[in-house]
Amino acid sequence: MSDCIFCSIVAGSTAADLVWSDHQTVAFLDARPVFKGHVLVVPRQHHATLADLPGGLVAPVFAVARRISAALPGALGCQGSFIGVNNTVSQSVPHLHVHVVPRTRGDGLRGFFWPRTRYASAAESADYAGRIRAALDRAAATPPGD
Ligand code: DGP
Repeated sequence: MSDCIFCSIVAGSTAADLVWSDHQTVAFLDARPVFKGHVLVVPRQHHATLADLPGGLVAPVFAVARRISAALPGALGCQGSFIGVNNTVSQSVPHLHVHVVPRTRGDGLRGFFWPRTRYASAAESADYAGRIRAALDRAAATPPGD
């Protein structure tokens, strides 16, 4: 897409610190990292969100995220990583990107972005689970991207 900054990085028109490139994916340093070494993995093809990603690209994209998360401790001395995808909400670039953020105990991200809540009762949690299962059943006939 012509006005997409990540398509421009994929095309080589915009500079980025690449850490991985293959025929389906590119990974580069996030310009505004949570911690230094924070990587974004993107499909070369423009797809806005995870729901839009064709089924055949899910494994390639997440395989690269897995590979990078495995490499970060040896590369940077961190202890682990956080993997995340913003879809539409809090997504500032509408080209799917998987965040791979280096993590170290005591790095200050205890709790990370999310305030936590509790279900009022077992019935309430069962209701939520039932609504999600029903939606998955409805979607089963036409899986997204397949
Ligand atoms: P999100 O908020 O999940 O959409 O994350 C988008 C990230 O993309 C954000 O952490 C900053 C990063 N970013 C935005 N523009 C550029 C850019 O031009 N180059 C690089 N390397 N990263 C960018």
